[in-house]
Amino acid sequence: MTMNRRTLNTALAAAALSGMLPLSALAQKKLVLGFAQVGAESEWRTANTESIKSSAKEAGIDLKFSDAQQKQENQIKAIRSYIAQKVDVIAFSPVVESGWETVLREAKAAKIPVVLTDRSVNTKDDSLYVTFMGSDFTEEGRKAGRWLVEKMKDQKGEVNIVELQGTVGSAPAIDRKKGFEEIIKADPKFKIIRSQTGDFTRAKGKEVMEAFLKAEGKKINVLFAHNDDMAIGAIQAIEEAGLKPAKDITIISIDGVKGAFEAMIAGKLNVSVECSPLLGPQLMQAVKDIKDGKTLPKRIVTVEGIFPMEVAAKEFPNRKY
Ligand code: GZL
Repeated sequence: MTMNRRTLNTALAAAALSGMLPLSALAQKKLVLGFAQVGAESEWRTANTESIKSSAKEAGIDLKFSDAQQKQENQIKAIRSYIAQKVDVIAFSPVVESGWETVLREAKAAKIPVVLTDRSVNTKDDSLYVTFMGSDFTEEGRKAGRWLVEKMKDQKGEVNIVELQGTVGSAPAIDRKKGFEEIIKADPKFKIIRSQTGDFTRAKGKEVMEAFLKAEGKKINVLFAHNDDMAIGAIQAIEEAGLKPAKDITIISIDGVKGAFEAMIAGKLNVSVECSPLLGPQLMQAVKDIKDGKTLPKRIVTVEGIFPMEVAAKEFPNRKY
């Protein structure tokens, strides 16, 4: 039976105060958190990493951090190294939804609790993780769809949409697409005429948008990008094609990072659905609660809004990422 941190500290204090142990034993052993990050593919990810590192420091938690460069095998390697180091808690943002059960079973066998942050995993056995904290990506897709339906409510003809998907197999890409299509399917004028992954990066977003423009040209009425970075890359492609972003082509994206606000203030992006990367404080609290033997909810959902270009300038000073 593993003693939880609170019981252990009480026992240590009693032993120290009775003279059985030096008073220095009262100093609490620092909690060790092993975090396996996806990579550094977007402004969102950079802000997420910053939130985790600064929150660990503030919480006095010893953070072991790895960047997987968006490769699942690197994340699995990092998790295995944290198991070998016998960290107190493991946390990670799974780059894709599938392929995690084996390594999560190894963590469970080693009695190391796991917290999923940002993205979730496909598993029937939810005992393999303590909690999943992060956004509701399907709702983010619905918000994007509802904004478009409202914007185009008086549009009579077809509305041709091109879609820049996030990383293939990732929870945000799968769920944002699902939520967006759930809303627009109510009106047959909305047609997704091209859809391809831009892997959440600016470079790939620009490259794929160039291909869309070459293939469909002026037929394109709307771009739906699963994140701001791909939208920002696509804006460059749209301008290089001699078109006006946010005017000739309506642009909807997700995250709400600084680059998106700058694009909206410049009149080049119509709306960004918020997806907060600031999960650090919640994660550190979860780590402490787990070690104190507290029970956590299986799902902790981030509360988020939506920012059309009309409010961007006013809201920008309040942004924290
Ligand atoms: C969403 C997060 C996604 C962001 C992208 O929570 O997983 O990954 O939307 C990031 O910007 O690359």
